[in-house]
Amino acid sequence: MASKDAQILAAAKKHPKPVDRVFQYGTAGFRMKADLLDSVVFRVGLLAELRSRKLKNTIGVMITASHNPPADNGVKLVDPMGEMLEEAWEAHATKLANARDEDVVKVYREIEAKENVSQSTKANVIYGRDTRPSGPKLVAALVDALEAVGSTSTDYKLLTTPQLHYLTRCTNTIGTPLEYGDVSERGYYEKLAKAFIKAMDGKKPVGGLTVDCANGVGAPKLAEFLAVMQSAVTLVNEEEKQAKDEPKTYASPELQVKIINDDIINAAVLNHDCGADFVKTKQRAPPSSTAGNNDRCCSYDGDADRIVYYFNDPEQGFRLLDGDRIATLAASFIGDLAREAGFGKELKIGVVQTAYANGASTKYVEKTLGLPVVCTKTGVKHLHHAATKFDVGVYFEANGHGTVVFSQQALDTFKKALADKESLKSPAQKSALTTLVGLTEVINQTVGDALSDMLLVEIILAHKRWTPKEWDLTYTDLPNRLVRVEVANRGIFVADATERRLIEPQEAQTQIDALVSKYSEGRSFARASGTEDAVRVYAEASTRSEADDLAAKVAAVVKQC
Ligand code: G16
Repeated sequence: MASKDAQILAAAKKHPKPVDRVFQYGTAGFRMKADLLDSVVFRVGLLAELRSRKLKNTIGVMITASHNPPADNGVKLVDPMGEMLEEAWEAHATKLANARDEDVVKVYREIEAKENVSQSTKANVIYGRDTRPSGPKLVAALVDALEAVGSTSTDYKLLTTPQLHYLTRCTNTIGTPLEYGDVSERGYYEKLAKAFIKAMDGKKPVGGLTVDCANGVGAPKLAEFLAVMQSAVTLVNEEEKQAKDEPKTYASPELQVKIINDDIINAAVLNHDCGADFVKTKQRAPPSSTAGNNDRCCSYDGDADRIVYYFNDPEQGFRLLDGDRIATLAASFIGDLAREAGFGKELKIGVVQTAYANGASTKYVEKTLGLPVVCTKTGVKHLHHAATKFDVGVYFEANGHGTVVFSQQALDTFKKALADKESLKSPAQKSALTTLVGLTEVINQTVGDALSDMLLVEIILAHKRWTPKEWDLTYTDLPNRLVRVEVANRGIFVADATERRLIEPQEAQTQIDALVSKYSEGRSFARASGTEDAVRVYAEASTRSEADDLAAKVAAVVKQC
């Protein structure tokens, strides 16, 4: 033990903590200017080893700052089933990150004792990073920590964040009844491609799709996926022949994808004037897009865990189909399939949103789709948790971060029904079940995944033979505006549990209330970001100019604080 302590101490000295810096495990791990992160990543490595020993499972570490500018970076931990780190351990992460260099061993041992971490287990950690130039140096800090504590590890190098979540789950479930897929990047592409082909079931997308990859890691990964898809039809058909008495022959889904913003060499262009966050916040297409009227477009963010769709309507101009729209589309389609497959009543489907969800989308889910809506705090970790309470939990943040989770019972029921030929009453029922099972495989159930969500949307639109215009017509969004306000100290803005109101500064909330009351269907709130040095202001109202005006006025209140 003494020599392990000495090794940790010696390694910690190579990664000194910047003095006077206080770190916080935020909405999505630690995130800040990359040059401040060295000691933080080192200590996250120590915590990953403890967590792995505690759970006797592999833990994932992702080095990314997702939608943030190129100079930032970040680090987050992934729990065994691909979920975000358990909240109780976020406090350990914060404590370890803030320990003085000479106290690192002490805090490490305190966490070990408090969590009753097994001494006899050996840790295993897997990790990946996005395309930021600061990534390799931060990986070196992580490796120093893992070596100091004697953890085994695998470097998956460049990955999208959801791929690391997938690989973590696969590593921990391989050879068990809960096996999630092959433990490789290739396995991820093949799983998605095969499920996509089956769920499309011969349907063709209406027109091509332009994908803006934010000049991030999603670009080469999407290209790799499309290459795998070329050969996946043969794979699917061979598997069918081997496994079935009456094998089905699947056709190529003919997904025509044009990738734009795929420059991962010039670091400065990452998330710059492109990507999901730009499109959602600015409510416009990336200036680099040359898509024509009604052309279906989507944007990923820098680590490909978020996606938003959009198109240009010749009459109305730019139309955004954001996370709320993806959630409503998915919930409605899965609900229809479940009914056609004969599980109408027994399957509990629910939608999880945050305060940023457009009021019209919540109303549509509750009133038109007749499904329950749960609202949580920002951060997919909160939404994911709430979604697991349903048989089918559809969760999306308006910014395009989300997925669908199916309970193990629901998955078993679908598969059993599909295998039981006696119970299949009609070809329509069989087709609905095939699509449903295909969807459960296409959807990355560990976390929001731009590539997997894109395939989900493409399947639904192809089945409905919808262009984005029909999708847009399902309900009318309340005009809304999201503004990012730079402030000297975002720490003074404390929101309540609903994130719809500020507890501090009280005066600011009083002023926001007074402003909101002047607008028809007005709603607005301010909340400190957990990933950027900024406060986010959201406003909606009955007209575009009112929403813009309300957002600007609330932003001014925030600024003045
Ligand atoms: C992360 C989180 C999301 C959250 C977003 C913005 O996304 O995973 O759940 O919505 O940050 O959070 P905040 O408003 O606190 O800055 P990403 O894509 O940046 O990893």
